[in-house]
Amino acid sequence: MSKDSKAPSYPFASGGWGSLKSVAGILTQEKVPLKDSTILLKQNKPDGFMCVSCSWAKPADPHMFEFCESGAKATAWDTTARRMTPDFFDVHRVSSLLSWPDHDLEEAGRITAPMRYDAATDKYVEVTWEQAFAEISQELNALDPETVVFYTSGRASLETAYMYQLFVRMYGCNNLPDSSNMCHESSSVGLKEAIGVGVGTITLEDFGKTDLMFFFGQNTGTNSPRMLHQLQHARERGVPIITFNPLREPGLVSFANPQSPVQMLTPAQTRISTQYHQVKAGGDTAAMLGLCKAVIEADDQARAQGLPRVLDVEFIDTHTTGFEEFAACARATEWSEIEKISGLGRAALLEAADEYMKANAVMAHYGMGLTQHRLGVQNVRMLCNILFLRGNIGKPGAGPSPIRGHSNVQGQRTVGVTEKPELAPLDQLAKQFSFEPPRKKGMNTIEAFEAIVKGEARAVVNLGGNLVRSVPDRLQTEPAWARLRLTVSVATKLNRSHLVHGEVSYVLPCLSRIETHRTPKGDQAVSMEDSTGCMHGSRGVTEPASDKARAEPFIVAGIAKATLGQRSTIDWDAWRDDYALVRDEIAKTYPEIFHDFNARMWEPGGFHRPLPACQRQWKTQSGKAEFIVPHSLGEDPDMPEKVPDALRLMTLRSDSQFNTTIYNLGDRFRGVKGTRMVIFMNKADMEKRQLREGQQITLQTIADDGIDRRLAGLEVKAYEIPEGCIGGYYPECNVLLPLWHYAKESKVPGAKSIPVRVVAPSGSALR
Ligand SMILES: Nc1nc2c(c(=O)[nH]1)N[C@H]1C(S)=C(S)[C@@H](COP(=O)(O)OP(=O)(O)OC[C@H]3O[C@@H](n4cnc5c(=O)[nH]c(N)nc54)[C@H](O)[C@@H]3O)O[C@H]1N2
Ligand SMILES: Nc1nc2c(c(=O)[nH]1)N[C@H]1C(S)=C(S)[C@@H](COP(=O)(O)OP(=O)(O)OC[C@H]3O[C@@H](n4cnc5c(=O)[nH]c(N)nc54)[C@H](O)[C@@H]3O)O[C@H]1N2
Ligand SMILES: [Mo]
Repeated sequence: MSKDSKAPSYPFASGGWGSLKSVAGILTQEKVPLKDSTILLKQNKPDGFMCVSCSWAKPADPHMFEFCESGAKATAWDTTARRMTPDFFDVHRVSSLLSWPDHDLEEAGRITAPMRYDAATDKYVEVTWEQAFAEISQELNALDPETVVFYTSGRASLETAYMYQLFVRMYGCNNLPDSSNMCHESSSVGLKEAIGVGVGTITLEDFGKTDLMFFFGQNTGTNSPRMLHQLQHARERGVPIITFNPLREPGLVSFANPQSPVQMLTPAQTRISTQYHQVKAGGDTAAMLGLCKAVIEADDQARAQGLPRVLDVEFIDTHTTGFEEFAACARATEWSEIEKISGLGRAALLEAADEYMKANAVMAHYGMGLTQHRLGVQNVRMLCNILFLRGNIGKPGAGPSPIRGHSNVQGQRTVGVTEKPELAPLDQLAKQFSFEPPRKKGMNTIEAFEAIVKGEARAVVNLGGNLVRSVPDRLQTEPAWARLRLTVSVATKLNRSHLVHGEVSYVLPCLSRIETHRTPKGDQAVSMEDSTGCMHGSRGVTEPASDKARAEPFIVAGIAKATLGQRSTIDWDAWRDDYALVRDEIAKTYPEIFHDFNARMWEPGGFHRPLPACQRQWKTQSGKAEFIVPHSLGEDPDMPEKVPDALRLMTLRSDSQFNTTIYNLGDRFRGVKGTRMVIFMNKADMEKRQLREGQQITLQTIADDGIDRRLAGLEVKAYEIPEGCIGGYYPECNVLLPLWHYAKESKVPGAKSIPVRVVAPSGSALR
């Protein structure tokens, strides 16, 4: 089952005609005016706007259509003709909306006016911006800053994010969790320890120079589809791609380029993965150790026979620490152990290792399949171990490549949105803005929800996001959210986190970056950092969704000015109207990265931030790149070995969602129609439990904390997935994910490995 030579089970390549049809469908569904559909031509262009979907790199020489199916859907979702005006609540009371699915709430359209919850009528009612800022500031000033959480979802621009973190620190805390806490924080921690920078080291140029690519747990076809162009070009040069993924994802199997007339008119498709290994969920550390063992033992043999070395000895000696301990561990680990935990045969791993040993420059791409595990940080470090063995970092065509999520999630961290005080330039901020920033560590997302559940956190301000849906343990976290004193949500569309609200609750409508940000100082541009560390300018191209919606800098400046009053020396109004002033301050705070920011932001392809690891300078504790010895191969301390019917549940994204935003039900690539309540299961696991295709089941979390977590109404779908592993959709399955089931070092929830069993609705386990 591991090495793939069979035809894909999905009959169509990812991309292709299905992709074009799907784009046309969403433009119609959202009633995007015809003239506005040409805005797709401005997407990801040096003079246009940066897509609001994924964070994949934007090339200097873009295609005529530099967008993909997912990006087009995201654009259509924001530029929709539908509007949710305050009179929506005359028809629908807030409590009645609690039964609405996520899709329907957002489908109500763009929010048009600032609103406050009115308990007497159970409605959100329109307020003026002045009223909103005045009351929010009063509430904030009545609270202890350490009990207030300021969340950021990863879409806000560099300018907004910088203003926001500064406001929060002036207000008095470092409670700045963001979406990466549930996402690539395992990379931020793991890469920092291993190579001294918490981000990937590759850029688009490396794709032309690489000899081999690994793919661990990232679903390119739906989550970063524009990257398929780079993969396709590399494949055309004969570059092998070796994929490790429990599911056979069509986008990683083959690709028909919807923008290539030849591929669209002939059945030609590019085969993407040359080897496809269906590793068990959570089996990656074992699989990677197997690869390393093969390479190290091949080197042992070469040395014994006086043949050229397989390892990059010079790199290891000059640049790394910990190699001998790691090599000893790899040699000592039995293949049988590796095979059992990874679910892959030794022959398959040797085949992957053989390709690796032939290649001079190797990139390793990865996503949530590695990071969202109890051992997520170790997974990231193991990936570095593989690269170190043959010096695959700090040279062209090589390096680790975490594929980031939200379009500016990496950038927000770069400009100071972090709960870890040591990662923010506090001394510089103190000097630059004459205040004393708090030094105490703030709360990350998990810690914030632990505090919310305990009643210790009293308010949450949300710059985007839908936390009630995106965080684990809905049975605990959602009722706790409703007990908050204050919830403030800066948002484009209505979502469940606005309906399950605090005692005082505001929904503040913001503009998307696709829209023109018009101020008394003229139209303003914003900027963001892509997954490869390149910074880009972005100009809005459509009219604002409503004349009462405001750009995010306006909203952040409004709250900051009202809350801080005399405590801040900043001219928030000036920043609100002229974002170039904010960029000047960013450049002062981070001169190495952002010098001449206003001029450089329009460089085609973006400007790259300097990364010491690219020059083989290691800002780690030891001053070297650090190997680690994995402390456990058995992936998950929460996975009960002794429960015979235990299954590992991975929560996944469909091709028609952006996180908690559900564009449509169904999943074209995985052959699911009209529903999201599906569980993908191996046929053998179905037979063991006497389950039929399409049968409805209930899943229950296996945990001994006294909480009964269940999800009913899930339909079984037979799928090519390793035995013992099942897949379901996020966010529907979040009710099953315990809050404490996270990676120890990064606190990223273990969303790709939830221990569950199938139970009959009555509660007795099905046999
Ligand atoms: N269209 C669209 N684009 C998006 C998003 C979206 O929702 N929609 N979300 C954005 C965000 S915030 C993020 S973080 C990224 C997420 O993008 P991805 O990193 O691709 O995340 P997931 O879709 O959760 O899927 C992860 C993949 O990992 C595999 N996997 C699961 N468990 C394991 C495992 O144990 N080992 C291995 N090797 N593989 C495993 C799954 O089969 C799946 O193919 O995408 C971003 N882009
Ligand atoms: N079980 C499970 N849980 C997961 C995951 C998983 O794979 N499995 N993935 C995790 C990951 S990787 C992530 S990143 C999180 C995401 O979690 P969140 O950040 O909480 O969620 P999003 O769905 O990205 O946020 C959607 C909302 O953002 C608002 N919005 C959209 N555009 C804008 C904008 O331009 N500005 C503002 N201010 N608001 C806007 C809209 O109102 C929309 O309803 O979820 C995590 N949770
Ligand atoms: Mo993410």
